[in-house]
Amino acid sequence: MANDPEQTIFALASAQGRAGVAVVRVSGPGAGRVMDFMAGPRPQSRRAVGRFIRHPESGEKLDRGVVIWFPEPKSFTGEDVAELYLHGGRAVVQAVLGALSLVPGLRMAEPGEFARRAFESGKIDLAEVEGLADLIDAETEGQRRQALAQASGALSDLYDGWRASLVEALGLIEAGLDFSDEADIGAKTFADATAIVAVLHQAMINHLADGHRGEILRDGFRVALTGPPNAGKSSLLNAIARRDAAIVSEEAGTTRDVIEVRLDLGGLPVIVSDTAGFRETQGAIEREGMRRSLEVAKGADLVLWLAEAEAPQTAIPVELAPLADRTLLVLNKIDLLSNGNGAPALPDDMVPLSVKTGAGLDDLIKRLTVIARERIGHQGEPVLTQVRHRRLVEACRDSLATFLAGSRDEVELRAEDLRRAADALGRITGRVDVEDVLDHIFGRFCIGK
Ligand SMILES: Nc1nc2c(ncn2[C@@H]2O[C@H](COP(=O)(O)OP(=O)(O)O)[C@@H](O)[C@H]2O)c(=O)[nH]1
Ligand SMILES: [Mg+2]
Repeated sequence: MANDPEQTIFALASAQGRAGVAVVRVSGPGAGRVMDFMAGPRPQSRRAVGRFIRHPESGEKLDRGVVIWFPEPKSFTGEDVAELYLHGGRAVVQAVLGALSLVPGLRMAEPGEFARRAFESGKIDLAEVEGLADLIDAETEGQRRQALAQASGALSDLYDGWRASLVEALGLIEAGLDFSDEADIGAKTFADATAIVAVLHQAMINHLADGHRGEILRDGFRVALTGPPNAGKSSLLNAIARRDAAIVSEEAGTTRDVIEVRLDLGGLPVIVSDTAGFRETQGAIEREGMRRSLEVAKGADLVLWLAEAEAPQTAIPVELAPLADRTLLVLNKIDLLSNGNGAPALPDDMVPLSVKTGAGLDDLIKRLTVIARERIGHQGEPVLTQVRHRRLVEACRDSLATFLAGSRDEVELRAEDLRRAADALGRITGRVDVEDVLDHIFGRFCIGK
């Protein structure tokens, strides 16, 4: 990604297309010129003022809007920033973007380039940038809360606090090195450092043992619908999604591809996947469908096994047995039971349901919500939200374990353990060199952020 701070970048920061208001953002040394040429005279800092937006060469009025001038360093990017609030018509936006490209030294921004400049100028750290990207992607309340906390520095504070303790411990060890001929002082400082490291090591173990709450909240709680063919899995998916997302048919073996529906259950993102039915089969295509079903079930946070009321004892396939602790048994088509005389008693460990009449559907959805909330809801302290952070916290924990298990006679090696641990934490927030991950992280943004 080109990132020359001498260049001034601009982009539409609001969504594409017709809207009430459109926001155009300009950042870099040329932003002041834009203010002067197109919306002058330059207004007071950080005050919204109404102005005609003019063509920089012809002076023609392009729109009448509101502008704000943010001189550096008090701006999102830390650079000079001009923001133009326009009428959100396509022609207005096109005219203004076209005019901006005529101002010398200006060019269109690349995806994430504003955020990258904010990072480069130390306005926000890397974990906050990732929180910001998640906030823009957030689809449910739970995701919004988590992302906002991260974007506001909750995770960064935790990791920076740990890192500060590590640096303190490292300082003690290094001080001990200086006094290496005075054994008493060396032993005392080493013991002090060890005490700090032991506490941190435990804190990291606890932090990592979070059941992946934050990551599941960020990516969605996955539910797999499984069961024999014709049990009503596709019908259930449609009923849950209240739209026709999966093909429902009376012919067994119709669902061969995996179909997903994203839901918002009480603020939590839940992804329900329909699967092909599990049964003895000859057909190659269907066997492939079942192989995929099994993959989906294995990757799910919750497996729903749907049986039919007329055959409640349909055996759960052995392949699903290892998932028993996260399998919820549902008995569908209970409407068929009330018709016959002497209807058999329901197995009491199964959730009764009739997709056809809707009986039990609300209960089932409530259960799903409760289970999802138990796994990912109620977040007090900041939690890990992505694999990148998890790997680095693990690396840090491992270095601390090496320190704690290592010999005190090799003080230099122990100091190196702590340096490596601090380095891993520093990579989460971008305090130490992270050039290798930057393009990946900033490339996630849309243009204009
Ligand atoms: N009587 C009754 N029929 C149902 C119910 N749910 C689904 N069906 C029917 O069962 C058949 C198979 O449904 P489908 O959703 O395709 O099953 P799948 O193979 O498990 O995906 C269809 O004819 C549905 O209309 C129910 O609660 N009661
Ligand atoms: Mg189906």
